[in-house]
Amino acid sequence: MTSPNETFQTELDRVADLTNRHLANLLDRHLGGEGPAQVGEAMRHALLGGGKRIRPYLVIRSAALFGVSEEAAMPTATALECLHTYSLVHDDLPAMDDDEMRRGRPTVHVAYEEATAILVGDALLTLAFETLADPQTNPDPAIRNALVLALAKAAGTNGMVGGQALDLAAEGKSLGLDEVLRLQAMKTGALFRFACEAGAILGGADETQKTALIRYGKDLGQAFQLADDLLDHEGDAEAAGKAVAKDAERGKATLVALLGVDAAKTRLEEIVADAEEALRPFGEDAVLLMEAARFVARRKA
Ligand code: GRG
Repeated sequence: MTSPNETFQTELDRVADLTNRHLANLLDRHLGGEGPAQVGEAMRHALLGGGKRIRPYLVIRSAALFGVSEEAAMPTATALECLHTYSLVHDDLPAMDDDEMRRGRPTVHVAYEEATAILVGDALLTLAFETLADPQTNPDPAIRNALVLALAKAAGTNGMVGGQALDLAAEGKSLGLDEVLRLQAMKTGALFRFACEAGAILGGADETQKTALIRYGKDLGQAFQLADDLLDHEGDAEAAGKAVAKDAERGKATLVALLGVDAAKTRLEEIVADAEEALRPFGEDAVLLMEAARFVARRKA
């Protein structure tokens, strides 16, 4: 019999394939003009070279709660993946985490050069907002504006960039639990939260529904990060990705280090339970989102 986890993986793979096709089309359209060939090639290397596509999946499934089709939600999902990929390209740079491999391939600054990697990140970040502002993404300018505003907040100084800055500043220092939670909520959680909020925006959700999806998105971000820390701790660093292994090497505070393994596992289960609670008002329609929370918490890579 197929387990719920296998069903979810099949569904994630299907949406990842769809996302990959849309990302390839987006780049074809975008690079079709007179753009610089080297940056274009490096953008393809970064954007089309693997990745779980979990954030696009969350956009698609959150929007589906309100009857929004996958085709209609896909431009927003691809915009978010562009932004996420920019953050990975810049995070891998020598001035940041200095990583040589990403998604099983050489990082952009290794495959090309540092200046190109900086430009690829800049170009993907800009393309994310160009995509959200494009009338083809949604015919309603109020919805496009809300998406642009929400992503800018999630990605900027009070979100992902701010979290990365706190992380860099924390190197060699010992942070407390609240500080680590805040840092992770900004660095990793903000884009998960946006993914679910975007579904609510696209679907014209009321405030209660939007609040519920934001709560779920925040929980998912925390579960994702905690699962990363646990994977790292349990010696599966290679599968978890080199960046995470480096966190431990550099003595950065993780929740596992602060709480201990058992308390971290208990906390992970509590977060998943809260995520499920947040989705309760959506009933059976939210079954796949509930599976996403369990999948994120139990993933092995
Ligand atoms: C450079 C502004 C700036 C921000 C960087 C994303 C990030 C912030 C740092 C990456 C370091 C890291 C490993 C964080 C842990 C969580 C995380 C974002 C992992 C990568 O996301 P996945 O696993 O990656 O969804 P794929 O490749 O599947 O898309």
